[in-house]
Amino acid sequence: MHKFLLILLFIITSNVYAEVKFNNAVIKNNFGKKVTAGFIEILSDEDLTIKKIKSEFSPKIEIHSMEMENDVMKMRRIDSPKILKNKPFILKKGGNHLMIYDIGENLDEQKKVKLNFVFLKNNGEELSSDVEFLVQ
Ligand SMILES: [Cu+2]
Repeated sequence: MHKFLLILLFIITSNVYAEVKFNNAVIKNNFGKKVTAGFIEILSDEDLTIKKIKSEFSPKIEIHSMEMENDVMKMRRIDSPKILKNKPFILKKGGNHLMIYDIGENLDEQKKVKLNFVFLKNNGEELSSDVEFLVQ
């Protein structure tokens, strides 16, 4: 009986809460420049789409892919990036990355900055997470 209740409770709660983990969140120091890049690893226990990334210091944050084309590195904006269940979504140096535009302040003076991620679940629900990034 107890075991049954626990399983039931687990099913109920796991349907309500998506668990999303954020690791190695770093934003490159902009040294007063308008544009910089950011990196992060996101792991979710359900499929998510990144709907929007917001912050107080930038009006425009995109996710870019980086690919070699005729020996030239090309960056492209990824529309509606997908995070697959239990598969790490990795933005890293030399690969896919966050592109942060029109930075309105000098990040040098801050050790940490906050970005807000808005995710869309498969059932249409939105999920909002604040993530602290190290400036370095
Ligand atoms: Cu880029």
